[in-house]
Amino acid sequence: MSLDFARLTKRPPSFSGKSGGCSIPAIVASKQVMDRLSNSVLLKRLLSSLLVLHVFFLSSVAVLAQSMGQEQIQEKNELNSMKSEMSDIKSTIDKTVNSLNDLAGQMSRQPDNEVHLIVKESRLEVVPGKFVAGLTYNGKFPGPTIRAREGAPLRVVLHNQSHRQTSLTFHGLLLPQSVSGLPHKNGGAVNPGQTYVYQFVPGQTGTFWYHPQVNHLYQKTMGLYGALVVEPATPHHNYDRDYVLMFSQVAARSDQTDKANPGKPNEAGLQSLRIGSKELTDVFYLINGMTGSSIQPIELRKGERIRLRLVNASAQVIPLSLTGHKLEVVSINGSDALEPHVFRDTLTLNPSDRVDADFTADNPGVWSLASEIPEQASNQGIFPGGIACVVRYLEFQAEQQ
Ligand SMILES: [Cu+2]
Repeated sequence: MSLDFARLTKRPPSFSGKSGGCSIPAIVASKQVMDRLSNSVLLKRLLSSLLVLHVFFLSSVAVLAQSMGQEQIQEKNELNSMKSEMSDIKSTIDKTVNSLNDLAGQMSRQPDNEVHLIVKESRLEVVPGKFVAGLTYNGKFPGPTIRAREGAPLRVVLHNQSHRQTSLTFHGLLLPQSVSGLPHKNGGAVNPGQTYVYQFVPGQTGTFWYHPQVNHLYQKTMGLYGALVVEPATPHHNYDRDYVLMFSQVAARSDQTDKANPGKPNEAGLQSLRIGSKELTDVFYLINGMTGSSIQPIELRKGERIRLRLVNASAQVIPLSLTGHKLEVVSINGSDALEPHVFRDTLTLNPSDRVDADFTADNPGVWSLASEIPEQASNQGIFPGGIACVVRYLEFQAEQQ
């Protein structure tokens, strides 16, 4: 649309009349002017009223603006204070995150499963009240059971406080040469007074055992060994209790006198321990370092699933029988857990064999777990002794009392 400027700027007809002479159109025009004047007065009043209102409005706005300004300043201060607090919180969080990162770094370098084994000459009480000279880890015979998890780093620190070289091997675990316990160019044999760190990640599951790998024939017969249990990376609780049973033998020279102090009887007539010595007269078969009635009973409750971790640390074949139950062999020497299981009432363990055998406690009573070879299951010809222990239901025991 175009605008016709000529028409728009054209004066209205009432103002286009010629001046002079009073004509009717001129009167009409005068009336219009008067009206306009009259209107102009009204307009002035209106304008002045508007002006007053405007001034009032402006002053109100000014007051409002002032009060709003104060609020804004207050809000700004509050905001600044909040910002400052947030900054403090952020700083605290940053510090905490840094600490956690440091801790995570330390943990990745240092396994949380660290075991210390101290080798010492000790006296072993293999029969109550009777002692033989021996060697121990942490004063225990056998040494403490080491519990590890598949895929999780394990650190074993060996402190040799005995008078001979020693080392550690983890029998059954597939490990690098550096932690085999055999002497090599960077070490392996741990001299008296020295410490050696064995660090590795177990890749197999089941029951294993540890013992020295230098002077080992002598040191093993002196009592240096312990069990090592490796649980699967993903635990599945298919048993309620597990018992580690280490079978071993010690031999002692029966000598009523102490050669260092002739005429003085030595402790319980037992002096020292030498496998292969002609002087040996007494051989003791042991479960967890004790014989027969001194062995801690295997206790269970009806309905429980029990795992026996059997370790043959002796130099003999041991046929082991559990009365009243069937043993389910779940692992031999740390075998694949998915292998088909076999059920047996008697298990034969060759030297160094480890067998994990489970059974269900479904026959309340008092039973026995013992060697089938009489000399292994007796002590000085008396049964039970040696490798023979009691399997006892706790409910049955309560009923009997
Ligand atoms: Cu071995």
